[in-house]
Amino acid sequence: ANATDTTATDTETGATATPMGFGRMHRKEDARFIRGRGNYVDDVRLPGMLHGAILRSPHAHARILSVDASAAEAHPGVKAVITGETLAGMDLAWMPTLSGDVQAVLATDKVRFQGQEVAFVVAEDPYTARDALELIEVDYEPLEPVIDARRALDEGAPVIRDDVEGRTGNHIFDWEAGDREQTDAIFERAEVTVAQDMLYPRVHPAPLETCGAVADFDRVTGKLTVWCPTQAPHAHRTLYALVAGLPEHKIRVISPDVGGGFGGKVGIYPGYVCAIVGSIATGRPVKWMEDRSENLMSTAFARDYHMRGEIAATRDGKVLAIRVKVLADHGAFNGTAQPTKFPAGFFGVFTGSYDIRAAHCEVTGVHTNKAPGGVAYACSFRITEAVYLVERMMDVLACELDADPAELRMKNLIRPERFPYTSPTGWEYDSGDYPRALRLALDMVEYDKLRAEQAERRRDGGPLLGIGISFFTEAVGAGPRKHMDILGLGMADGAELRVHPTGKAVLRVSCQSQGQGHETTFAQIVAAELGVSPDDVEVVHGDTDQTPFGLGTYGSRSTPVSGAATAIVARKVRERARLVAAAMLEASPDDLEWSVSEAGGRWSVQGSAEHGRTIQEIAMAAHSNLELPEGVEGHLDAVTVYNPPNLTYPFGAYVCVVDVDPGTGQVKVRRFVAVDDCGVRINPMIVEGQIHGGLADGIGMALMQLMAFDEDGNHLGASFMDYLLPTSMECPSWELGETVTPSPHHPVGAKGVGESATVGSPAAVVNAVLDALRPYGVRHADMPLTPANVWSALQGTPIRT
Ligand code: MCN
Ligand code: CUM
Repeated sequence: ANATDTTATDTETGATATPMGFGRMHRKEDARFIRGRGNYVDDVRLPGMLHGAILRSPHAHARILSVDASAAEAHPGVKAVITGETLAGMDLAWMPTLSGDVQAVLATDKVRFQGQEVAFVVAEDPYTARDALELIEVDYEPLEPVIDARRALDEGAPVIRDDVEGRTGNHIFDWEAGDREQTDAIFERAEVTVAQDMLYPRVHPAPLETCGAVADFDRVTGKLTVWCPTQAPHAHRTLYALVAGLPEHKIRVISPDVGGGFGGKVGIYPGYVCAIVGSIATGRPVKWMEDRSENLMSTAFARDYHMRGEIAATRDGKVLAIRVKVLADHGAFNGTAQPTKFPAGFFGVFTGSYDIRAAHCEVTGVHTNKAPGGVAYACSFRITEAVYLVERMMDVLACELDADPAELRMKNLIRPERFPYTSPTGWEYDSGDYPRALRLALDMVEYDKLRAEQAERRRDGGPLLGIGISFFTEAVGAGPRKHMDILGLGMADGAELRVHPTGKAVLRVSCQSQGQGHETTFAQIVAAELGVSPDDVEVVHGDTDQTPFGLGTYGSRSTPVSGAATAIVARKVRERARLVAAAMLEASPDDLEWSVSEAGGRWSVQGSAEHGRTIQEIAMAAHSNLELPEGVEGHLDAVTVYNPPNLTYPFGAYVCVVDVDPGTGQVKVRRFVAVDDCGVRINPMIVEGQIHGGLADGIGMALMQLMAFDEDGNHLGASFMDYLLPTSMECPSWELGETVTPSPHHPVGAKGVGESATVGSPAAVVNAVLDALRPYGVRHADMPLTPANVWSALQGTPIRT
């Protein structure tokens, strides 16, 4: 393919000439990324800009006896040193978290995790700022830490959050879903029950770009501008206004190009607040950028769910009920990002893709001396944990019944005629054809052949072959405003569309891409509705001064919510265009029909397509001296706010094939087949890219990743030497399949997909490894299945039969 000609057919990627709407096309934003012309926070350089650095706690739990910053203040080039005490004087030492808890911006009383923010130095350059950190003297009195969540509620456990009045322990919340009595009753009578404890370990989204901010407070105009890689610029602005008392219209949050978010850039971090305070204090712009270790140690982690799953079933493999108990480690501050009514995120969909009579789950959240977070890393608000649990449990049941895991799933999948399907915990799945997706995946991987090869290997010896299946359903696109909000802000999204006189358009949306390609796909949505080229639609996002209010990009909500808003605002423009066209054609609007041909979109008199006007002609007329009918405003601009009626429920069937070396425990992923159904695909190439990324995440979590701590709370994975990211070396050549079951309530039938593969793939990999280990009597082992873990699992059990 000719790399300089993006409109030519590219046989390698399958991208074709720019479509007039949906279809494969190269990402518009790639031109600047590939040429090094992206503009990230660290690229922002303002005249007179100062630099900040954060002093962090070396202890996981310690009382602060004193902080002496005088030597740092006296250091040449230092402009200000901000401590917890400074902030306390401004009532800013604590800030609200997205879960309604508070978090220390800079510690005043105690430090509660290793890496916690203690002081902030502002200096002429970043090196001076870092040097000066070493001159700050903090006197700590170390306290016993709580590291293991299972010990957090023990009698006599140190109380981490003694800042909260009346707090006597580390308990945060209890939450339950489903019907306990009904579930217990089924368990009592069931022919077969299985139970399994499992940990979904603490992992980290680890985006290539770390967090950072440039804050610029203009003392003359009173305007504060903050550049930071946030996934939710409008929510940040409103929170700054509410917390700091700054007038909201005087705050501008700009999220420029973002080098990956994966959920880790939803919240507000202490560094952002410190940069703002630093700018207000010095009257100059302040930049703060964290390094890799700071990112890994202090920003939003993911998972850390200790789960016990139980299934009740008939002897012939019909699943009747499922019961779950979870202990959730939320770290030192409850900072998870999730809708207010869902303290355990959307874990409530733990019945997965199966038609189950009854279900019940209990989740208990606790504090430990670790960094806050919990909802990040493409989790769809904890659906990662829910899918992992139910998909591991299905394999445990298959093991118990000596049943084939594919057949067991097929027997229990929700049938297509059951949609819309209400789950036992009250979620309404919008649409699906699950058996078709699973059948396609099994056909693609040639399942029977693999099982035959496995039987042969087990007979003849050699590397162990494992085949793992995972079937997932997600709930994405939060959410209906009456059920879902973040800190009281409803989860609806605005969109504005302007069509200029020559027919070129500008779309303004509230969501914010971190690499998902919105500048392309959202232009494609407008293009499909108006019959124009996506190249003629500019997408503006990530700047609160330029875009309408909305809650941002996470939980794969951009396409389900902002994408729907985009289709609807384009339809509004199209309807306005109908009225203008009617005036141009001297016809009644009711007599006009809309059509899109290769030449573009046009309104024409019914039955005579040649007697029509193109959208570009109509746009010019709408701005001209054409006399418009009474009540029809000129121009072709429109605005809308979209409040989704329901979530969208994408799903998929994944099969992973692994070879395991019994001598070393080394796992090699031989093949990975992923059949995804995210409804109508706007840009199949971008969808496939999203899936590729998520599958790599799954291999990372299943085989390599873990945020480990020693018993003193020292972080053992604060660099990429210890915290491992999957590379092409660990990934097979992905084999993708698709089915299309449109969402019945989304204007273009699309469902979200950005997190699907991260959610669905870890269970497939783990199931595959454990399937390989089955002859050794190993029923379960926790992630990450590193060679050492696999090897010890092999040693702890009977010799191969
Ligand atoms: N898309 C499509 N057709 C569909 C569904 C989606 O063409 N039926 C396109 C969308 O238009 C968009 C992309 O696929 O360009 C992802 O869309 P969507 O599923 O709506 O997800 P979001 O855009 O809301 O992205 C958020 C999601 C989340 S929550 C995480 S976490 C994650 C993910 O996206 N973080 C990412 N994928 C990521 N990809 C990159 N490169 N970087 C991240 O930080
Ligand atoms: Cu849970 S990670 Mo994404 O929702 O930004």
